[in-house]
Amino acid sequence: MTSDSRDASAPNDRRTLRDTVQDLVRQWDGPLTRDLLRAPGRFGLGQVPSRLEPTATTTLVCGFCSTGCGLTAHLQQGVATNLSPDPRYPVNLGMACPKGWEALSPLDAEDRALDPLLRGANGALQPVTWDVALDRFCTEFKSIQQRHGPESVAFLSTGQIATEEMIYLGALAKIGMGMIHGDGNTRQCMATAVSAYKESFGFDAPPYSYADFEASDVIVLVGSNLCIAHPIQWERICKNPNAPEIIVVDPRRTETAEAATDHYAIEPRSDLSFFYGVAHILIENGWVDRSFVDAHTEGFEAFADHVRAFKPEAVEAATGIPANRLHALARSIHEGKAVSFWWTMGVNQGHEAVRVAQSLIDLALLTGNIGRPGTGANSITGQCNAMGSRLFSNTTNLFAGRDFENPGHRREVADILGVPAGRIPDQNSLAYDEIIEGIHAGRIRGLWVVATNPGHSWIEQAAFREAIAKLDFLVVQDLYTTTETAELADLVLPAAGWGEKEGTFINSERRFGLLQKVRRAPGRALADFHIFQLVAEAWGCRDWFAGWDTPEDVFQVLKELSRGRPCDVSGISDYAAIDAAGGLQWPLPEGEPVTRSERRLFADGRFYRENARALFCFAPVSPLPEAPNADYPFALLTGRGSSSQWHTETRTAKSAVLQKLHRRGPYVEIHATDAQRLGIAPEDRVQVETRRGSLEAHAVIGSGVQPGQLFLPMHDSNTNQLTLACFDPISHQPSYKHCAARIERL
Ligand SMILES: Nc1nc2c(c(=O)[nH]1)N[C@H]1C(S)=C(S)[C@@H](COP(=O)(O)OP(=O)(O)OC[C@H]3O[C@@H](n4cnc5c(=O)[nH]c(N)nc54)[C@H](O)[C@@H]3O)O[C@H]1N2
Ligand SMILES: Nc1nc2c(c(=O)[nH]1)N[C@H]1C(S)=C(S)[C@@H](COP(=O)(O)OP(=O)(O)OC[C@H]3O[C@@H](n4cnc5c(=O)[nH]c(N)nc54)[C@H](O)[C@@H]3O)O[C@H]1N2
Ligand code: SF4
Ligand SMILES: [Mo]
Repeated sequence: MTSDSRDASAPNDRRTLRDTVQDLVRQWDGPLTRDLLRAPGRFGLGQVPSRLEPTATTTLVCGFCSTGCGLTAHLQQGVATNLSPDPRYPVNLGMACPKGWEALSPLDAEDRALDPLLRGANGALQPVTWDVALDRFCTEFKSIQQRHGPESVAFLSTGQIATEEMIYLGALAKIGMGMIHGDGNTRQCMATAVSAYKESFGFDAPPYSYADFEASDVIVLVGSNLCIAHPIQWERICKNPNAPEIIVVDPRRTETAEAATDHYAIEPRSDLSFFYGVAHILIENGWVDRSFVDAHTEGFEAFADHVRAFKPEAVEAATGIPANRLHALARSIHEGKAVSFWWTMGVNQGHEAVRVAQSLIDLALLTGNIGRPGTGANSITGQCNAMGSRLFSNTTNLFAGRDFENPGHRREVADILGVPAGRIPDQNSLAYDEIIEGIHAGRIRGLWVVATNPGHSWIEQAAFREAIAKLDFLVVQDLYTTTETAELADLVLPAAGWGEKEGTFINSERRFGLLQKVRRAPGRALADFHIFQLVAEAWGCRDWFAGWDTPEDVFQVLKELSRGRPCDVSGISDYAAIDAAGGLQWPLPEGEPVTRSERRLFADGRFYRENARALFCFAPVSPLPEAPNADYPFALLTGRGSSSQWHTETRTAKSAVLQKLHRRGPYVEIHATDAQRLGIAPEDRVQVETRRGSLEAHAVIGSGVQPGQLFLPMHDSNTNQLTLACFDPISHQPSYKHCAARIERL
């Protein structure tokens, strides 16, 4: 144990145990080639490792949310039979939410993809060997590229595979296969925070550590339902000894708002006016940390000019929050000794999302609430490896936050990877929405979808499906054959899941945590890492990635890619070091001691911009893309429904336990006064309709929504039939959280 937050006297037996586990799985998991793949008896749960003691434990990080809890896997003969939270892991300190406890169940589901599936002449998906699948994959994509150019094949990846897998895919697709366009579901989720941080701080760098939850005396949660979306981060707030003020800004009275000390139920999408109004009061009252602003920021005077127009009375009209309450919030922020601002999808998924995120950054800067314990302008990430995807997927930026358009950056990466710089695209990828548009327009004709289910989760499904139908070839790489997207595929590649492979995830507080293989993938399913190796070999470009035999080999490449960058982790020697420390946060440059287990950025007030100053960023407030009117009088909000449901539910629906922990069947939340006016009683069947489509659901009355609002959980596959394909103009993140709707009793 090297980290200070863990028990130094605990027996240090985990390394040996881990070795044994990994030895066992390596026996059948060395560098995979197509020849080896053809050898009989390599796959299947039939072969159970037998050299391990009958019972043992090992720790791996959870594969659902970005909190990144450490879970203890209880092993029998080397195979995990149960999970429990690891009391020594510094993130969760012995706690886990239901998804963590139940993370093994989805691996046993009946609809696991056991073999590659190819759409046959009869239109049905049929099992084929890996050989056939790989040949077909290459033939189809190469032929599309020959006919329409290398950019006519694109990929959509994810924040839910290991960082090393992201690096492999990003290099394989863009260096090996000549693709230019590849984005991920991180666009649906984190693109706004990325854009906001890059412009304000000069690098995509969430500055906080979870310890800040415990050190604040004022915690401002904006568009974040932490209680259900990040339950263990919420638990960290509950451990705060300062009896902090917890302020929630969310149109709905969520579980989190219920538990807060104060709730500002602003009009949907009025955040920008609201926070400019708060800034106005702070500046008007001289509640500005002048010495911080002068020493470490740029653009304050222009910002102060800009917010002068946001007088409390005007803000009241825009947000529905009385002027005196706005004053109270400004006073709390002023009087707080350590104020932290946290945001999630209520901010990121909007039509002016980047500016809203930056309005929170601006507040932290002008009050000097950054770089000290308990402070920060803190974007909470969503998926288990959203942060890995932001930095290392080689999609929207070149490895480690570099720029495809910068020749120096391309050369650095080429040198590290040992490939000619000319093989690295010199242009940026299209964003997700532009890839879909490109498919519509016939410019993109082949698509490889890895670990995401856009046939459910992408905005405005009718338009999305129209595009997908135009593809010449769709490959979907997933655990399951029954996802909405796998059902549309021409070729399904069966993937091993969390717990069935190795690698690292990077959590919300920039902490690398370790994945371990504690189960065998069923059938012929393979780790994404191995699928990428095989594709590289079949494509004929595996030589570019010589030495990338195991995830840990690629972790060593990751270290070099990060060296000298803000996310430098060249000081992490190997997986064993991550394991021993209970995860390690970036940055950790070579030579820095690995003993500090909780660290935040900007303690020295130096940001990543050229002049080392953070920039105040702001813009005029823009109108709602689809304001409610007489025909569609409601604002339709969407988001997470419960702590036991994960996104499109391909995994969580497979656990009988998790299914018992939430309301079953589609439902819509409506306020009691609206329900009464429309003659809707609790549990009545209703139809919710927007200009794009309609769905049927049961009415849930008197919940958190305000009059004039409806809420649909995103877990119902019909929800995105209704949403409006509208995007933040800077980040291209979909604005899932608002459109106009109507509702009637059936
Ligand atoms: N159980 C569970 N946990 C999850 C996930 C899951 O699917 N299930 N998904 C993970 C992922 S990938 C993510 S990104 C996170 C998401 O975590 P959150 O962002 O916390 O979850 P959401 O419910 O999508 O949205 C948060 C809140 O935004 C509010 N909101 C809507 N419109 C506005 C607005 O105009 N202004 C403001 N201020 N708020 C608004 C909604 O009412 C909602 O309560 O959760 C992660 N954790
Ligand atoms: N209306 C509305 N829509 C939303 C949102 C919202 O708030 N409202 N939120 C958006 C957000 S923030 C997000 S992050 C997206 C999430 O959207 P998706 O990414 O589409 O949702 P998931 O259900 O997590 O899909 C992950 C897929 O990967 C598969 N998978 C899991 N692990 C692995 C693996 O190791 N390898 C492979 N190959 N496959 C794997 C799963 O079976 C599943 O099919 O949804 C977005 N959509
Ligand atoms: S809070 Fe997130 S990381 Fe922790 S157990 Fe739950 S889903 Fe897993
Ligand atoms: Mo997300």
